[in-house]
Amino acid sequence: MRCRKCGGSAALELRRHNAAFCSPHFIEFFKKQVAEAIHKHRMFSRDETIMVAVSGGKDSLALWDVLIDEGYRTAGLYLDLGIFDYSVESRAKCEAFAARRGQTLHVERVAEAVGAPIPEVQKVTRRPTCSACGLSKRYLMNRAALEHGYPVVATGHNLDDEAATLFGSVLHWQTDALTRQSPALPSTHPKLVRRVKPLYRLSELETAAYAFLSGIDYIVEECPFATGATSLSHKELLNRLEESSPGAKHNFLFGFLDKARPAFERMEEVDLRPCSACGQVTTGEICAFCKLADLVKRRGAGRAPADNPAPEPAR
Ligand code: Q46
Ligand code: ZN
Ligand code: ZN
Repeated sequence: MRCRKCGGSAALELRRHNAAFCSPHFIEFFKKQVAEAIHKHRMFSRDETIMVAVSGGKDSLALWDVLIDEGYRTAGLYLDLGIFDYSVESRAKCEAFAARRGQTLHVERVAEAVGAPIPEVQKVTRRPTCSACGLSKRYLMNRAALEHGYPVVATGHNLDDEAATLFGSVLHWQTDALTRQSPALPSTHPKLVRRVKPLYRLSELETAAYAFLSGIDYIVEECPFATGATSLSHKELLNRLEESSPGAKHNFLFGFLDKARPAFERMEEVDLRPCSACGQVTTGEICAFCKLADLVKRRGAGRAPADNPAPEPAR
């Protein structure tokens, strides 16, 4: 296999692009894809400071790495979910990365904000761990960005993540989720910061290769709650499809974004107002995060679940 750019020996073959690259030209290709995502969706400008939500995994650290290399002003945000050794180790990876690259890393402890670490929250509410976790993460990312004055939060979601989410939403025809499926969600309220996914054009394999070739020290283990998550089985299904038909994942996601999403966008009309407890935005009186935190406080771990908060429309 030869590099498409220089003819040297290739380090990686990208079947969906029908191309192969040597290591420096793969890094160049990767950065170009990120630049194109930022440009196409007007994710942020060079005058803005971007808050990069990092988990210690390959995707978010690869994203932070590219943005720093490309000269963007950034700060990291690590959400400590309190998930046993996984959280301890992933936090250490983020702190080491930030120190090595001379960047600020903000750390928020979920246990402090919700009243208990994620595994305890699950016991109290009996709602799926990832659902309480996802809700808390979205809420805290937005709150941290507002508090520190960052206009935009970037997350490390890649093509595989986005295609799997889309697949799940289509499977159940969750039209509200389809409306929100986008590489860039604008701020629709002064208390909502923009949310962007600059890696949506790159596959999981590509971000892993970038992290490896760039010498990024990331946590290889997955969150223990990821095992058995439906998103994983959707990923496996899509991987099988990709195996027999390279580019299928790409076509599925990009076809939706280009052709179908505008139709769902027109359906969206939500009335946002400040939560009467915390002041962040919600569609009701009290936001889903405050309901969750209240439930944790009232019930404490190990007691019977009470009325679970209605899911807040995720964004
Ligand atoms: S961290 Fe949280 Fe994920 Fe772990 S509990 Fe689920 S949502 S799997 S990305
Ligand atoms: Zn080359
Ligand atoms: Zn609230």
